Amino acid sequence: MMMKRILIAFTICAAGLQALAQPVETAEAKADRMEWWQDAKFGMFIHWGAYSKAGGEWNGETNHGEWLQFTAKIPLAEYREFAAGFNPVEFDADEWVGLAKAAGMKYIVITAKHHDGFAMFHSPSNPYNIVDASVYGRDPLKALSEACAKSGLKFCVYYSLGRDWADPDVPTGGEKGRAAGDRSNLIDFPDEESKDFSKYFERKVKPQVRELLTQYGPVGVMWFDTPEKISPAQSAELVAMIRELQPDCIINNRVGNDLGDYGTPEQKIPSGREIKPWETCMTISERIWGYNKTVGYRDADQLIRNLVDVASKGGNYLLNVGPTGEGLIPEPSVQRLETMGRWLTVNGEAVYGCGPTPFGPEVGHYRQSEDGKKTFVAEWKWRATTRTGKIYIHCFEWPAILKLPDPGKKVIKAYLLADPEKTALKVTPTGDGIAVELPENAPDPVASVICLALVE
Ligand code: FHN
Repeated sequence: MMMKRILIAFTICAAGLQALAQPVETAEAKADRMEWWQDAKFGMFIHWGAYSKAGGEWNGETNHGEWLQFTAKIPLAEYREFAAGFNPVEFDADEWVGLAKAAGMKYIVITAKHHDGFAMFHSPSNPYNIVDASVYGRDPLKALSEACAKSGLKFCVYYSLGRDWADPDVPTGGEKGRAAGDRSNLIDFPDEESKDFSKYFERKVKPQVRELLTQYGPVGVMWFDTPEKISPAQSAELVAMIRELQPDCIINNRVGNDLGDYGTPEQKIPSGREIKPWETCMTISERIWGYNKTVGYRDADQLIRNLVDVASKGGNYLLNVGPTGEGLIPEPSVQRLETMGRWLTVNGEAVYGCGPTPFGPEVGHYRQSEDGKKTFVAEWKWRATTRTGKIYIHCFEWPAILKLPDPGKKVIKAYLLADPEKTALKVTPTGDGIAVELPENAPDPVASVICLALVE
C-alpha cells in the first residue's frame, strides 16, 4: 500500500513539474490567440443549472440563486433528487444564441459545472450529470456548441474549480480571515480536515476538463472559478492540458496561482485603464447570477454605458443571464439585451475591435475623505475609444459645445456616427484642446457617438 501511495505521489509531482516546464508562449503568439477575444468586447455569461428549477425559492425563502444547495442547507441526497427532476423542455439553443447575437454579443460562457457539482453536460467520468442523472437526459452543451458554431459565436465554458458540494474532497477557506470550510458542504462532508483537494482534482476536475475540451469542438475560453485550494503545480497542469488539447483556448486568471490570460473583476468596473487584458463579469439582474423570480434588473441605459465604460478602459464586458428551470431566458433580460443590440447596430464601429481611451481623466477622479481614505468618483459625461486614424467620443450628455482635450493629432473631420451622410461638425481649437459644435438633438438618448477622423 505504501508503494502505491509513493507511486501516486510521484506521478502527481511529475505531472506538475512537467506542466511547470511548459514552453513559454511568445507575446506575439498570445496576442494572436487572444485577438478575437480582445476585438469581441461583449459576451454572454449564462448561469444555468439544477438550481434554476427553484427560481430562487426554497421553503418559503425567496433570496436563493445558484448557491441554492448551500444557502438553503439542502442535504446532498435531497438535492440529487431535486436535480433528477430537472427537465428544461423549453430549452432552445438556437433561441439563446440568436438572442446573444441580436444583443451584439460575440461569445457565450455557460456554467458547465457550478459549485453544486452537477454537470450540465454529458460527463462519462462522473454520472452526476444532466444526461445520466436527470429526466431531461440530453446534453445542452452539445446543442449550444453546435448553435454557436452555426452562428459564428464562440462557445466557452465555466467550471467551478475549488467548490463542489457533491464531492467529499473539496476543502475551502481556512486562510485570509476565512473560517475553514466556510464555502464547503459540511452537511454531508463535515470533516473538513480530512479533505484532500488532490483526490478531487484527479478524480473529477481533470477528467471533466478533458471532456469539455474533447466533446464540444473548439472552446473559446475555459472560464474557471473559485480556485480555492489548487496548488501552483495543479494550476500549471491544467494550463498545460488545455494548451495540449486546444492550443487556441483562452484561460481566465481563476485557473489560479497567477496563471491565465486575463483578469476577471466581478460586479464592478475598474476605475481606470488596465494594462493586462481583463473582463468584467456582471449580472443583468441586480445581484443574483442564477435564476431568481423576484430579483430586480439593472437599467438598460446603464448597461449600455457600462459596456462603453469597459471598452474605453480596454476591457471586455461579460453580461450574465440566469435562464429558468424550463430553459427560458427571462423576459426582462431579453428586453435589455435587445435594447443593447439596437444601440450596437448603430454604434458597434466605436466598440468592436477598438482600443482604449487616449485621454483618461474623463472617467472620473479620486476624492480623499478627511480620514485620508481615497474614493473613486466616476464621471458620466463622455467616454472615448479608438482605432487607427479615429477617436470615438461617446457622449452621455449633450452640450451645445463639446469641449475635449487635445486629441494629439489634427482632426480632419468630426461627424455623428449615426449620420449616414457623415455631415461635418464644426471643430474649433481651444487653448488646451478642441471644441465641437453639436446639433440640437442627440441621435441617442443614452450614448451618442461622435467620430473624430484624424490625420494619419
Ligand atoms: O460563487 C460564484 C458565483 O456563484 C458566480 O458564479 C460568480 C461569477 O463570477 N463567481 C463566484 C463568486 O465570485
